[in-house]
Amino acid sequence: MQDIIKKHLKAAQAVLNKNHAGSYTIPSSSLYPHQWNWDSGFIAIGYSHFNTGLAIKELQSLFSAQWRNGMLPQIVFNRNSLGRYFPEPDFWQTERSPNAPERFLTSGITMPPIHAVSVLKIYENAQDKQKVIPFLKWIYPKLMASHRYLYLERNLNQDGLIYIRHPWESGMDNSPAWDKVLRKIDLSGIRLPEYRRKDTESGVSSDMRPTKQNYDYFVYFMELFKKAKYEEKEIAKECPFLVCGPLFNAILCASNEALIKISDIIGKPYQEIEQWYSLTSKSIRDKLYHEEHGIFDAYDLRGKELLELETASGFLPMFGGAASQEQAEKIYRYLDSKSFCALHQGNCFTIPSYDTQKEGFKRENYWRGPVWININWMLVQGLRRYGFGQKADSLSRHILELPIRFGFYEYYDSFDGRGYGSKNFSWTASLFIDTAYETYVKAGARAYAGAAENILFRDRVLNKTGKQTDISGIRISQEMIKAVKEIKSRYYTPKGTVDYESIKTSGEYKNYKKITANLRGFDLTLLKGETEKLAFWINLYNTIVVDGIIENRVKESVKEVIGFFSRIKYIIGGYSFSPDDIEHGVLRANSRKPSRVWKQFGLLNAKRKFSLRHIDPRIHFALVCGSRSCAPIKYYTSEGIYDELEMATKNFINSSEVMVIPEENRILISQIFKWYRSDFGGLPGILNIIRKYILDDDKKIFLDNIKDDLQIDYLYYDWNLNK
Ligand code: 9WN
Repeated sequence: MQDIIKKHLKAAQAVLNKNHAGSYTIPSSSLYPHQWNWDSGFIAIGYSHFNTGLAIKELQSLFSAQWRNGMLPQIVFNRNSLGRYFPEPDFWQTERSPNAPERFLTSGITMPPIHAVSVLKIYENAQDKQKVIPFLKWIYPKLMASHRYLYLERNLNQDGLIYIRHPWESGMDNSPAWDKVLRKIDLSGIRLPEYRRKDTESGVSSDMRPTKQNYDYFVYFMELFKKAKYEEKEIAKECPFLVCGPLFNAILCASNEALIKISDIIGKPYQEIEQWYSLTSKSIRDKLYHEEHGIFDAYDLRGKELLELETASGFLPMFGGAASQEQAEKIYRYLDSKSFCALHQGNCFTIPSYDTQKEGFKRENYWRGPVWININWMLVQGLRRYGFGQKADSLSRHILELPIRFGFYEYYDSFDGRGYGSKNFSWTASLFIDTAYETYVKAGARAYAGAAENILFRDRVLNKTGKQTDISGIRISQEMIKAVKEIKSRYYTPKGTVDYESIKTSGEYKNYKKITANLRGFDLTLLKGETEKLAFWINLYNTIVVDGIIENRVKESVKEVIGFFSRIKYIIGGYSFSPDDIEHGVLRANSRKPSRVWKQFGLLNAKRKFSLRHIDPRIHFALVCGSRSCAPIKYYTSEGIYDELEMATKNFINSSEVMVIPEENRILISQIFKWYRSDFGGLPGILNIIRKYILDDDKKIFLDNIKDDLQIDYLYYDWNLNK
């Protein structure tokens, strides 16, 4: 693992350590000195990678304060830290409810139910899974009770859409989404009790926090709850704020899904949970999707209308799988646009909590614009699930890059990355740990686990059989790419996996194979000029790799097949070409493969005549090696090849494969730069190409003024399939 990641993993652990308060972890010492509900869910996920015991303790502590009706409270107060937060138990007066726990002081509302997801992660990440079973058995009935409470007490229309009755329950307290409901409530004639906020006295600027007016509403709802003795039916009659949001309900879906898996592990029935899952996910799809806006929206149960507001929570139905594939594709268009920071846009960090183009977007105010790490983290998983791997990688990179460059803040500026809110914020540290482990530690282990399962001792010609048809010349490569795209669009499942078994017997694959048969008779001397050759060979490399993955039944990584790049071949015009021949022999003007001492084509090799005359280093950004760390597959044309290579280079330099960290005087770059250093003209050439294509102005300025002691790390190369 790179030193810089190791260093920040330690720093992240130090944040959790510092915030650890005995049996749980506070969100941050300056603003939040008690235990918080969904924070602990995210915090446990970080611990699960390096200390299963602490992860378990975190949730045990929270669930010990569960209410008798199953409600998991938003805050469990630490008796020794009282006086530093508003509102505290004296204000909540939860003792008015017969359901409040006796031994614990808690608030009287709940939060998004992420915990089953966390419990499953604890189990999955444990070195010794058996040791986690007693904890699973302990927490299972409690998780069931917390979900059952939601379906019984917060399910007004019995459609599985759970409502929140206080903005704090959303976790996105002052989201602009709630404005419309709040504005309808007239507080002018109402006498609110005196209260004194502590958040604005904690050193955090009040510009970053909710307004006084927001707090008045917060207090007003609390007064209603107290009057109703926290009796849900009574509250449902009285409370003007009853909202079914996409974030809360999407998280519930993800947790139902996790709870099904947990039940299975400990041998419990899960029909009831399956029913919850289908009910909620169907209602999210049918009732919360805003067709015109292309995003999910919150529903106001009182006003009986969608709130018509585009916030980051509207993308969350990808997490937990509630969105249909079609809806996911539509909301993706919005997610990957200027509104929420598009891929390779430059000068922006994904994803702001509110549409940056809307009036009311505030770059430093809490849930009205800044980037929050937990939202990104849930979206990474949602995006992967629906097949948007590249975007998921880019969000993951920002989960790492923001804390590395600016510190472990509560939230960040979407344009320049500056940290806001409280420092040393626990879930930022925790989800940094999870992302670093998933990206650098586990991905490496997974990719290499299957290595040597499949060794190609002999060449495997992939286009040996099949009748040749009349497709000829350059059209062959065009048709091949088209056929590969058809395969991809049909056989990539919504879960982001590739159904290789079905591909092998499919009509689309047969069609593809027919086209490749034509290569056997293709006269390579027909390729004229550099542009035609470049496009043909790049396209060919990209399709032979896909074909090799299918033919060799690769599951997770091309690394499972030893000899993959040198022994799979296509016969072209009587010559056999492997991916290595194409890359090092032809495209790299007959060079050495990294780690080899000889050139790809020896002196007597007849294929030497097909080698290009010089190396265009931009080819490295266009060759798709079937792995996450290389470029996404595209079709290159002889007429447009130079522009297309420019685009591929720009995409790559601004992707997760290049991390420029001015604050640390460091860059972290893909191994590709190390392996093909000489193709780029050595280190100066590498720096030049990054400087030329990078879009972020701060990074450009940094690269224009490089100091001698610039540190360069090479990013782990992710050989997992680019599925
Ligand atoms: C009220 C603790 C919590 C988070 C919320 C975040 C903020 C509290 C506050 O801090 O809310 O719950 O006082 O502002 O909005 O998501 O759980 O980190």
